[in-house]
Amino acid sequence: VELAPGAWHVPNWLSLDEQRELVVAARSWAAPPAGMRHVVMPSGGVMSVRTVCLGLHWEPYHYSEFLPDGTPVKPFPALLGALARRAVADVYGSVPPDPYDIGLVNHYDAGATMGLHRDADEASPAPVVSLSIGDRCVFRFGNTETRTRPWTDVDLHGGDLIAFGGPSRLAYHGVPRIRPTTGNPATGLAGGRLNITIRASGRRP
Ligand code: MD3
Ligand code: FE
Repeated sequence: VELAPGAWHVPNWLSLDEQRELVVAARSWAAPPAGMRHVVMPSGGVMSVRTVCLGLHWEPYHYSEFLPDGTPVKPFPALLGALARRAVADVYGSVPPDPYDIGLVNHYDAGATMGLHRDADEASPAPVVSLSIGDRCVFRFGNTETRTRPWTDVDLHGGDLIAFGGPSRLAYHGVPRIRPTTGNPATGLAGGRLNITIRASGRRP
């Protein structure tokens, strides 16, 4: 389903086995050092989601090889590169030249949300790939001009793929709410929603 030019929603793209594999991997990604944490915004506000970065660490508003406490970011897993390439090949019919090298893994508990924002800290125009596991959520897809309406609310389920390329790469988006206890326990995820976004930094290796 094309939500807007270059923005695609593919329900149930991940197999149950792949979701299980990602949940197991996410447990090791979440573990310290350089594990899952709440990011603090420059305003002093604390994000309600918990995040772990892989390959390059994001802290508002730039990427680095190190966390603020000096620990090195975990490596970018080959599994995520393979999934991102398969996703963009399925959705757009070809794979972009810039290698996928950033994984952002977000965990939402029942009350967590993510306000409308753009992801503009990457130099590459390669599509962003997003995979969802666990609880359903309302995903809000806005426009590229303003943080206000018009927007479209999409119900995302565990297993869904969304991809944002071309004119939608810099669109505003967010997650206004989670639908608690709607996930499939067979994935192994105990609760909440796991979202994995895969991006290309456009940095020279
Ligand atoms: C549209 N995460 O990590 S994924 C984020 O579900 C983020 O955790 C949300 O927004 C989540 O930055 C939404 C969907 C998504 C990710 C990146 C995008 C949509 C996007 C980049 C450009 C346009
Ligand atoms: Fe985002």
